[in-house]
Amino acid sequence: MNLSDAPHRRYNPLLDEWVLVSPHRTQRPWQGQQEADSRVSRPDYDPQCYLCAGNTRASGDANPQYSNTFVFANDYAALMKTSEPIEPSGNPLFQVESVRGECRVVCFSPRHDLTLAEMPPSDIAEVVTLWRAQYAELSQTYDWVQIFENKGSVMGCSNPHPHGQIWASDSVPTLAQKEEDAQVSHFAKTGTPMLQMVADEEIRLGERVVELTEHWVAMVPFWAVWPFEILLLPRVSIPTFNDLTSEVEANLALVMSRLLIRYDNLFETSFPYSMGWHNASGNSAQPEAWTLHAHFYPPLLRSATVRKFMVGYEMLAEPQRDITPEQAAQRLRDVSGVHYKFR
Ligand code: H2U
Ligand code: ZN
Repeated sequence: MNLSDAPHRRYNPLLDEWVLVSPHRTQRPWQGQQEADSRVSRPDYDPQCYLCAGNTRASGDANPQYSNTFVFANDYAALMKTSEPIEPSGNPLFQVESVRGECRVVCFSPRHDLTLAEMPPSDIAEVVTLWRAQYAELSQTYDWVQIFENKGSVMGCSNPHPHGQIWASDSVPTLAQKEEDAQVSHFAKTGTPMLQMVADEEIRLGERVVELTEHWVAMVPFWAVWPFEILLLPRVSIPTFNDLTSEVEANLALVMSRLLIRYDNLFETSFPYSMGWHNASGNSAQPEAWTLHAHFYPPLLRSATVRKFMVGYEMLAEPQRDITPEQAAQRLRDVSGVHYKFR
């Protein structure tokens, strides 16, 4: 099978969607938008920053002098803890339902100038522990807990201070429901979690694997849409964050550190992305069909300033990518494992 030259389509079994792969297409000239280069240095404390320790946020609340991580309720939350009952419209074409939830902001470090990629694994471990504790707490009340990070202005991140967000809701969002349907139906047919099979096969093949540690595997999935997209899987399937053993949890900080260093080294820039965690929802029909996993969706394609746009064909037909997932994985494996800033 030679998939590196000719246009072809690949199937994403997790979302039941197809992606168009056009390997030859990066040769086309680019006279379009250039992103701002993020190779700017920042102070370790910014008196204007809403997230730095001790500072006052836009809401008027003051941040404590935190020394590792810090969580607060989002001052501009997209979801509310209480919801007004909403009367059904009575028209199946114009359905509406109420939603309840909470939004929180997670500061990864008091250091304004750092990113996860530049933090030692021991500090990333603090973030993992916090994600886990937040998940444990919020999953008692809400069916879906979406932990995520928007990194870089290209991804709409509002502040360079290292931080992520958590949105928890009583309803299961669209993409989560698609993953639920796909994994539950795969499990019914095979008796094995879909992503356990994917992890086993990718480790066996090796060509799309970017990082392999004792308990985790990071790969450019066969069906990746974003140029350097990553799927991060535990080597032994577990349904949710609540099922992590301390050993697997500790190893997660290491694999994340290694992956994020490769990302930054690819274009020698602070690599932008949106990342987030998916696991079995509180109302999953079969939680053991699920595998806890993280998606990393980075937009950069050619350089630190030229991104992939998901527009025309992608908005109207289906996602399209320009380099093959195998080429992307090779390029991520080829860069140094030592962060360019610390060489
Ligand atoms: P980004 O991940 O997109 O940068 O979002 C940061 C969040 O921080 C955003 O949702 C919140 C915004 O509402 N925020 C506060 O809650 N208080 C502030 O003082 C500034 C930003
Ligand atoms: Zn700051």
